[in-house]
Amino acid sequence: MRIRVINPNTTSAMTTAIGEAARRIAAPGTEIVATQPDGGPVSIESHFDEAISAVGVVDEILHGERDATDAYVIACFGDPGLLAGRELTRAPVVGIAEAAFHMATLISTRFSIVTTLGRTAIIAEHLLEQYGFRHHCRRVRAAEIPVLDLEENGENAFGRIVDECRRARDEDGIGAIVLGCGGMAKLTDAISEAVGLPVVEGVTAGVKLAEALVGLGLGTSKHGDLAYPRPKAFTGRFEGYSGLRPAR
Ligand code: 2AL
Repeated sequence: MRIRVINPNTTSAMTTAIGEAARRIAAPGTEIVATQPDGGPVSIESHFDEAISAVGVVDEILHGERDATDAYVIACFGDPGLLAGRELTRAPVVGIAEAAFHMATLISTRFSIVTTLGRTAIIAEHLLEQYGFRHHCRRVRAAEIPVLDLEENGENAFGRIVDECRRARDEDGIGAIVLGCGGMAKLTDAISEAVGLPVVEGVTAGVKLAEALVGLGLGTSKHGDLAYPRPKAFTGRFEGYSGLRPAR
């Protein structure tokens, strides 16, 4: 099967790292296509960044629809463009935040999230509410590292994440930790070892959930709100979406 793992930001080094983490966990016979939008923010750490990146995500799903894609993973912890993306395909589309929340509840009754910057905690909190996981999550914590530090200042970032994970372990009364950024995928095993708790990371969780859905023959429902969007005119810079129809 072919899984398109979309890094919604435009930092190629992060796309490569996400692709490698996805390939390491994927089953034999799963092909991982790691992509990023043509344009948009180099990192996603605000509501504005997220809004712009969502357009790039839907474009990547439209590309994937012409490339026999069996499933999609949106590899940013805000799950930008998730429901819009689902409207464009019959394939499963899995966000890394929702994937990590689901997996964490299967191995613990309570978890905490350790994300990058404090200002993005609200994005995770909104998703917990929206997806119905609020009472499973004890606390959303931030290591206060900018997303690109995961690429450019890796050792310092790793230390800060581990410190915050240890505080979560000791103070939050939890059984597991969810890592709150796609750029942390490559650090999962090392963090888990340093902290001594199960650490759930969304890129890897998302790939395994996508494989499971494809294996079960389950795809995005086209009955109701996730049906293909009604074809219509788009104006200005979005003119290219006019008359959009399913590719398959
Ligand atoms: C993210 C993420 O996963 N990728 C990115 O650019 N920003 N989210 C986050 N909370 O750091």
